[in-house]
Amino acid sequence: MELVFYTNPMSRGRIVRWMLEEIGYPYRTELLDLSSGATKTAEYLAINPMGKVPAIRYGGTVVTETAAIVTYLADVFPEAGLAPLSTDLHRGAYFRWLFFGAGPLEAAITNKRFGFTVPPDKTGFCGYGNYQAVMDMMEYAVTQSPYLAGERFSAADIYCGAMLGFGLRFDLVEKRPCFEKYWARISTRPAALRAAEIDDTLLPKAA
Ligand SMILES: N[C@@H](CCC(=O)N[C@@H](CS)C(=O)NCC(=O)O)C(=O)O
Repeated sequence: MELVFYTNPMSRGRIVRWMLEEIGYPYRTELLDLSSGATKTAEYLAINPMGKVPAIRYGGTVVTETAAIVTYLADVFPEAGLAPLSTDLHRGAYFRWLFFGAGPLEAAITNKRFGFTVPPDKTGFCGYGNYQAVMDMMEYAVTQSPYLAGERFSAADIYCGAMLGFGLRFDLVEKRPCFEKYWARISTRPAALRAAEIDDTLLPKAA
């Protein structure tokens, strides 16, 4: 079945590329410029009405949202071993960190990037509390076991790890030794290096 990957090399699509390289199933890349309106054409809006990348189409199934895409791919390609089985007790931690990554971690990093801070008297109303609370929670996550869902690397590490790696690179995540060590451990995987190389090579072809 054909697997099409809609992306831009300067986008969250890099996370999905890493996932695809871990899986090893052949896929076709559709590169979309972010500045020329390529993500806002009627054709692409039929894939993602938000006009954003990444997205994938696997046969007749379209999935958008980076975290949903990696979770979906981990389940559709179980032989890659990137999701604990539903009978595996580690599945709880797996979902916990995937959802924490797509919710609190993503929001805290994005807000930090744009200079938004949660007023101290409003942290109880904010789903992620505040930036500091999210950093502390991620420190807890990466120091409990080698990987977020235990002893085995999973799609949760791809999603949260890529967020941490991006944040470390652009000073949006505190340079705590535990984050640096965790990122060094996962970003040197052959699939991560391959994915980064592919996207870096594509950079000049996409705006
Ligand atoms: N919540 C989405 C966010 C996707 C997103 O914001 N994509 C950006 C690039 S990282 C994009 O396509 N921007 C172009 C635009 O909005 O016009 C996800 O996690 O996949």
